[in-house]
Amino acid sequence: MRSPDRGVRRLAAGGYWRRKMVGLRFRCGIGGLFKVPATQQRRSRAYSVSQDFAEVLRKPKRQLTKLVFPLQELERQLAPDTRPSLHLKLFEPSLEDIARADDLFTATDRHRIEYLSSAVRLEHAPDLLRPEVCFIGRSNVGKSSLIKALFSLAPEVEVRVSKTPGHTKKMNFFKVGKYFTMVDMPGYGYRAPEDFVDMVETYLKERRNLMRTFLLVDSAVGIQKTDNIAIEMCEEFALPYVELLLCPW
Ligand SMILES: Nc1nc2c(ncn2[C@@H]2O[C@H](COP(=O)(O)OP(=O)(O)OP(=O)(O)O)[C@@H](O)[C@H]2O)c(=O)[nH]1
Ligand SMILES: [Mg+2]
Repeated sequence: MRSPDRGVRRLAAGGYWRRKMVGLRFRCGIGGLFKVPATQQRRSRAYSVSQDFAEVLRKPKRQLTKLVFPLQELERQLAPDTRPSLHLKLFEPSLEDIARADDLFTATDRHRIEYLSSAVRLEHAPDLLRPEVCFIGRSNVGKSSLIKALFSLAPEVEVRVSKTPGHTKKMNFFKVGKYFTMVDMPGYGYRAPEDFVDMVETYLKERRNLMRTFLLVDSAVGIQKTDNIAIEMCEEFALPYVELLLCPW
């Protein structure tokens, strides 16, 4: 379910981001750490527990909980938000889910994790049928760093990160086996690429196999005007999206 016509008209009027940057209202808050749309997909791939995760599983229960579910302590500080339309809930994967994810991000000869290509326009994006997820957020919020961390079990995959905002200039496509593609996006806001709207907004609106958009927010500064524009756009394009609050280490 995607893209009401209103979105097209907004694009014609100069693009969602460009237009909204000028006079924007604060619209949306966050009452939990994640917004998770109702359905969570499960995979059927057989998995094994990596050595690192097996070591974590051997820790005493309290230590294990602190390591694996660091948000549990934080949950007490969160104001409950009961608005059903927001689908707010703390994301707490089971140990089995984590083991499965660990396995999914471990590259093998038969399960290749690799950089595919980069594109500055949707029409240059690889023509793929498998599901895709993308990462958006303000420049320098840590999109590329998060993807790099997810690929830590596939160290041969090069994901470029930088201290300088505006580093990622293109949409970078990474294949995770035959399962899905991850797309690292240029950031919005400070030092965003000039063609950001034509590139990213068009991708978000029209990419048919885009199944989930992860919108990264820096918890140290909270939701900024540009984040609100992005949130509003995800809502308007009816994108299934998840807001991720990044906590500084
Ligand atoms: N303090 C802290 N810094 C981090 C963390 N993760 C990444 N960084 C740093 O934050 C910066 C983020 O860089 P990127 O990951 O390239 O940011 P980006 O969102 O991809 O930026 P653009 O490509 O410019 O849109 C880098 O300097 C990282 O070293 C973290 O968890 N804590
Ligand atoms: Mg980047």
